[in-house]
Amino acid sequence: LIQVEDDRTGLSVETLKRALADNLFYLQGKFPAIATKNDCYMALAYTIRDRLLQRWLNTFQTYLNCDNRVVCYLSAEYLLGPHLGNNLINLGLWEPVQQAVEESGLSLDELIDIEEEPGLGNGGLGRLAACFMDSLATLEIPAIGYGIRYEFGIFDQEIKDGWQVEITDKWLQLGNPWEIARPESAVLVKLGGHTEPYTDDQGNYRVRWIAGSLVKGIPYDTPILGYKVSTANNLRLWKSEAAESFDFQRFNVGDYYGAVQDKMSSENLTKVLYPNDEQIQGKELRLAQQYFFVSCSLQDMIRIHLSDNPTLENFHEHFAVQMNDTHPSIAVAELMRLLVDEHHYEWQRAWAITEATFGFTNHTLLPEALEKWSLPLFGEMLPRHLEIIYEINQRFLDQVRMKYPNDGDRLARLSIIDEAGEKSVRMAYLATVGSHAINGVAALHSQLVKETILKDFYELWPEKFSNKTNGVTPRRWMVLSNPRLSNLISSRIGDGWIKNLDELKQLEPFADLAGFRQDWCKVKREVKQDLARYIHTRTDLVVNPDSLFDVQVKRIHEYKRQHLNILHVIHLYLQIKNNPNLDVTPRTFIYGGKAAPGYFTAKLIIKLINSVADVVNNDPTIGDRLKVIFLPDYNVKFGQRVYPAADLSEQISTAGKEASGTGNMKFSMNGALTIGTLDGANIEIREEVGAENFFLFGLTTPEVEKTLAEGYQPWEYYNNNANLKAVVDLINSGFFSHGDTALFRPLMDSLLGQDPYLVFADFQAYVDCQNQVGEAYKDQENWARMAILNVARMGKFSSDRTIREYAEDIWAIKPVVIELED
Ligand code: 26Q
Repeated sequence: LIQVEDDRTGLSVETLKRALADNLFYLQGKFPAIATKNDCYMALAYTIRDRLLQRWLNTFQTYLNCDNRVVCYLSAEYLLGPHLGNNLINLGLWEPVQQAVEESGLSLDELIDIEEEPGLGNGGLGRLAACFMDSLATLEIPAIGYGIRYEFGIFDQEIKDGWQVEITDKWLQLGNPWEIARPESAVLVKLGGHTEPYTDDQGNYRVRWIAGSLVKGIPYDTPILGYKVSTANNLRLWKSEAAESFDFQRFNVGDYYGAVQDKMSSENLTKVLYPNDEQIQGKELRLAQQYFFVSCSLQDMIRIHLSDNPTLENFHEHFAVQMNDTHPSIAVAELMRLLVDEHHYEWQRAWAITEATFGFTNHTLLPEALEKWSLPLFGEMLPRHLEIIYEINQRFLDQVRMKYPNDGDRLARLSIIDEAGEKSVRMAYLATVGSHAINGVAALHSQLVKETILKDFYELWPEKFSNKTNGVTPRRWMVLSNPRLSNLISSRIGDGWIKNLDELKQLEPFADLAGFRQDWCKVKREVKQDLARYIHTRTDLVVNPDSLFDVQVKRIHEYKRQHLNILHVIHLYLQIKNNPNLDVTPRTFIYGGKAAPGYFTAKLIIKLINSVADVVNNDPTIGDRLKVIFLPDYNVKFGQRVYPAADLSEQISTAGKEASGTGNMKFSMNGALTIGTLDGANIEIREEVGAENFFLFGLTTPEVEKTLAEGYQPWEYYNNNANLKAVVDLINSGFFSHGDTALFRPLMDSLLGQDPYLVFADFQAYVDCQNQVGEAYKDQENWARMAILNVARMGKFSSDRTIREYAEDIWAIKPVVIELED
């Protein structure tokens, strides 16, 4: 008997090769001689997709037929990064696929590199959602991710003459083999119009919402695999389209252009991701995006629920809905509307279901990042929701009044409607009132949430508040991005750590073995060489792989203080210029990150870094001792190259400002040491890896507050610190700007004037700490020892741990094993 494997599911090298050729021919319509690299990538991607479809369908079927709760993660952003390599790892198919690809005359690394990454997020918050989806699947937790299928994700960044230039991200241009459209599951979403009271047949008072326009939401599904389990959860992203029925009227009366106009504006809704992180401008389209995806998602849940439940009475027992920041917080009012207006539940019953359903995660304390929508704008787009929010607020404030009689100030402080100045809806308050659980994303941050923005709510309901320190997935951020290090680790302690990151602890004793340290340094050197080669192809710059790779990659923002970093570079430069024989540790400073297009100061910081790079890299007296690189277009793909190659991780935000940070974890997991402030998750990283293996500097959060309260005078630091003065004077002299003394003036003036991020206050401490780093790096043996201990002690920062905590404390959810019978 001859057994022939199915072309779509077989896993032998021979079958994989046949499938590749088959997909190239039948899906791309090419034969090898005329196929482009992208055709080959597509053929491979479909080959892999075929092999995960059974898991995806089985997962879906299993969830439908079991009584377990499902967690629905609502996030306006998913910064997924490329799928192909990750799926190969999670399916455990790397080796046979690599062989099949090579025997077909192709290179797997090259094909993986061709994939356009779905950049459907700005930074940390979106990437966190992606890590969470990975961990949910790996932990076999029933989950659906809901979000927006932006046609244009985060812009591509180019650097022209040192300035950031934004280019549209056309990630869908060559097709997306990982998604399947489900037009049969489309839903309709109303916008605008007005509301009308009416009395129903039973004499009940009700309200109906007569919409001004209607949009259709089409779901696009992407499978999210768990690591070496059969679970493939669903990521369901919504695309907006015109609702035809609505336009028919216009076609019929001959208003063809009017109808087409409507169609175009409907499609605009999900066109583009807003590229602003941590700073809000209340744009109408953004609110429409948020409401659109929330309404689609809740309608979808209700449809799923009613497919095997008679009523919505037990909706909260079947769905736990987590709101990723306030971006989806309109969900509180929307679920109330669906329950009360459409399904005729009594207010109190609907409210109990709503509160039991939602959890809310806060990701920021920055006042400019707290979402508020002006009442007129809100009422125009969502008239019924505004009424519902008034009702929620009134009932809530009645409760407050009972507990705190005669405390008008408190009522004003707690009101969901901000009555001061331009009246607005405070979305964080709506999310807090409508949720049974509220959490921050690192210990310090969760504490500050309780002490500052949600203080009065914490007094009211202390039991609702908790901390869930962020984590990152070791599958993408170690196994996929750093195979050399992962293999070295597995060669000594096995590969159990990939699913249970605490097992990295077993590496600790190896830190004391000279032989292991040697192997460690060899791997690091190879990885740095890889990055050096990549930098060379991208920028033509030659960097020395034996220099200390000092890396800061993240969104550009004043609170993250990339300018503090570059001031230190200039300081080092001056030191060498003043003493050309100075014995400094050679360093390569690597920067990457995007600035919000409208954030002038952030763009000026990019220009400053590039201007300093130009001078330093071309100064012969500096030679190999200092190199400054700004790598354009920092994204997930580049992150995967840079974290493994870093020696030093820059986590230098003003204390109290970075909610958690997650890049800090990725660096440390790959054996970089951290120079950092006591901010966000840095604090917990330092606790875990040991203070002696972490370079700490800078003011603490209380010291920051005190300094500001006492009237911070940056120019005093400037006057009293010769090093700082020399650096600032050099910039202001036009030294880095071809004599243009005006170029960097706005930046310098803000640092000297009223800088709320205390760059000058932390400058000397930072320089001193960097000197310790430089000295420590000279002892490579000890540096390796510290690096190994960092990796060995990072177990806590797996997103698996984070998700387990959410599952237990907030969602009350249990794993469900997916069977994959043959
Ligand atoms: C909101 C409304 C309108 C336009 C834009 C936005 C918007 C978009 C994105 C506001 C904020 C963001 C992103 C915030 C973010 O990434 N926060 C980061 O979240 C990480 C995960 O918890 C933390 O590690 C970081 O500390 C935090 O800065």
